[in-house]
Amino acid sequence: MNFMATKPPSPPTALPISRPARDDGGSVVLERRTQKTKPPQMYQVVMLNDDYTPMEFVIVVLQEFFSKDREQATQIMLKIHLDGKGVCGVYSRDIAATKVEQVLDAAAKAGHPLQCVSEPVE
Ligand code: TYC
Repeated sequence: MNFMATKPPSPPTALPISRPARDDGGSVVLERRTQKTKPPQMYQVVMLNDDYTPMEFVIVVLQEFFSKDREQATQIMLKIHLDGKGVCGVYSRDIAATKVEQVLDAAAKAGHPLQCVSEPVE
Protein backbone atom coordinates (compact mmCIF):
# COMPACT_ATOMS: atom_id res chain seq x y z
CA MET A 1 0.00 0.00 0.00
CA ASN A 2 1.32 3.48 -0.84
CA PHE A 3 0.50 6.23 1.63
CA MET A 4 2.34 9.01 -0.16
CA ALA A 5 0.25 11.73 -1.78
CA THR A 6 2.59 12.61 -4.59
CA LYS A 7 2.38 14.23 -7.99
CA PRO A 8 3.20 11.94 -10.91
CA PRO A 9 6.87 12.27 -11.85
CA SER A 10 7.49 15.03 -14.36
CA PRO A 11 9.51 14.28 -17.51
CA PRO A 12 13.20 15.15 -17.25
CA THR A 13 13.85 18.74 -18.22
CA ALA A 14 16.15 19.21 -21.21
CA LEU A 15 19.52 20.58 -20.23
CA PRO A 16 20.62 23.63 -22.17
CA ILE A 17 23.20 22.31 -24.56
CA SER A 18 25.30 24.44 -26.77
CA ARG A 19 24.32 23.67 -30.36
CA PRO A 20 26.93 24.12 -33.07
CA ALA A 21 25.94 26.82 -35.56
CA ARG A 22 27.65 28.31 -38.60
CA ASP A 23 28.57 31.97 -38.74
CA ASP A 24 28.66 33.88 -41.99
CA GLY A 25 32.30 33.04 -42.63
CA GLY A 26 31.60 29.28 -42.54
CA SER A 27 33.31 28.61 -39.22
CA VAL A 28 31.55 26.72 -36.42
CA VAL A 29 30.70 28.69 -33.29
CA LEU A 30 29.43 27.34 -30.00
CA GLU A 31 27.11 29.57 -28.02
CA ARG A 32 27.85 29.72 -24.29
CA ARG A 33 24.72 29.09 -22.24
CA THR A 34 24.32 29.03 -18.48
CA GLN A 35 23.21 25.64 -17.15
CA LYS A 36 20.36 26.04 -14.68
CA THR A 37 19.40 23.27 -12.23
CA LYS A 38 16.21 23.52 -10.23
CA PRO A 39 16.28 22.75 -6.49
CA PRO A 40 14.68 19.36 -5.75
CA GLN A 41 10.96 19.17 -5.01
CA MET A 42 10.47 19.05 -1.23
CA TYR A 43 7.74 17.15 0.61
CA GLN A 44 5.92 18.01 3.82
CA VAL A 45 4.81 15.31 6.21
CA VAL A 46 1.28 16.15 7.33
CA MET A 47 -0.28 14.46 10.35
CA LEU A 48 -4.04 14.09 10.61
CA ASN A 49 -6.26 14.37 13.66
CA ASP A 50 -8.46 11.53 14.88
CA ASP A 51 -10.58 11.00 17.95
CA TYR A 52 -8.74 8.01 19.40
CA THR A 53 -4.95 8.41 19.33
CA PRO A 54 -3.80 9.69 22.75
CA MET A 55 -2.26 13.17 22.77
CA GLU A 56 0.77 11.82 24.61
CA PHE A 57 1.44 9.27 21.84
CA VAL A 58 1.41 12.02 19.18
CA ILE A 59 3.81 14.15 21.26
CA VAL A 60 6.24 11.24 21.62
CA VAL A 61 6.03 10.47 17.86
CA LEU A 62 6.82 14.10 17.03
CA GLN A 63 9.81 14.03 19.38
CA GLU A 64 11.05 10.65 18.20
CA PHE A 65 10.69 10.90 14.43
CA PHE A 66 10.66 14.65 13.79
CA SER A 67 13.31 15.74 16.32
CA LYS A 68 10.99 18.18 18.10
CA ASP A 69 11.52 19.11 21.73
CA ARG A 70 8.62 18.53 24.12
CA GLU A 71 7.34 22.10 23.82
CA GLN A 72 7.40 22.13 19.99
CA ALA A 73 5.82 18.66 19.84
CA THR A 74 3.02 19.75 22.17
CA GLN A 75 2.30 22.85 20.06
CA ILE A 76 2.18 20.85 16.82
CA MET A 77 -0.03 18.16 18.40
CA LEU A 78 -2.47 20.82 19.66
CA LYS A 79 -2.55 22.50 16.25
CA ILE A 80 -3.44 19.15 14.63
CA HIS A 81 -6.04 18.48 17.34
CA LEU A 82 -7.70 21.87 16.74
CA ASP A 83 -7.27 22.30 12.95
CA GLY A 84 -7.57 18.68 11.82
CA LYS A 85 -4.05 18.47 10.42
CA GLY A 86 -0.58 19.95 10.73
CA VAL A 87 2.89 19.88 9.20
CA CYS A 88 5.48 17.85 11.12
CA GLY A 89 8.43 18.69 8.88
CA VAL A 90 9.68 19.24 5.30
CA TYR A 91 12.11 16.78 3.67
CA SER A 92 13.35 15.36 0.40
CA ARG A 93 10.95 12.80 -1.11
CA ASP A 94 12.60 9.64 0.25
CA ILE A 95 13.12 11.01 3.75
CA ALA A 96 9.48 12.18 3.90
CA ALA A 97 8.30 8.73 2.76
CA THR A 98 10.43 7.09 5.46
CA LYS A 99 8.98 9.39 8.16
CA VAL A 100 5.44 8.49 7.05
CA GLU A 101 6.34 4.78 7.21
CA GLN A 102 7.86 5.15 10.69
CA VAL A 103 4.78 6.96 12.05
CA LEU A 104 2.28 4.52 10.52
CA ASP A 105 4.31 1.56 11.74
CA ALA A 106 4.60 2.90 15.31
CA ALA A 107 0.87 3.77 15.37
CA ALA A 108 -0.18 0.35 14.04
CA LYS A 109 2.06 -1.44 16.56
CA ALA A 110 0.52 0.59 19.41
CA GLY A 111 -3.00 -0.02 18.06
CA HIS A 112 -3.74 3.65 17.28
CA PRO A 113 -5.42 4.90 14.07
CA LEU A 114 -3.00 7.84 13.65
CA GLN A 115 -2.55 8.76 9.98
CA CYS A 116 -0.03 10.89 8.16
CA VAL A 117 0.81 11.60 4.52
CA SER A 118 3.54 13.25 2.55
CA GLU A 119 2.68 15.90 -0.02
CA PRO A 120 4.74 18.07 -2.36
CA VAL A 121 5.38 21.59 -1.08
CA GLU A 122 3.99 24.20 -3.53
N1 TYC B 1 -7.59 14.25 18.89
C1 TYC B 1 -6.81 13.34 19.70
C2 TYC B 1 -7.37 13.26 21.12
O1 TYC B 1 -8.18 14.10 21.50
C3 TYC B 1 -5.34 13.77 19.79
C4 TYC B 1 -4.64 13.76 18.46
C5 TYC B 1 -3.84 14.83 18.09
C6 TYC B 1 -4.76 12.67 17.61
C7 TYC B 1 -3.17 14.85 16.89
C8 TYC B 1 -4.10 12.67 16.38
O2 TYC B 1 -2.61 13.74 14.84
C9 TYC B 1 -3.29 13.74 16.03
N2 TYC B 1 -6.98 12.26 21.87
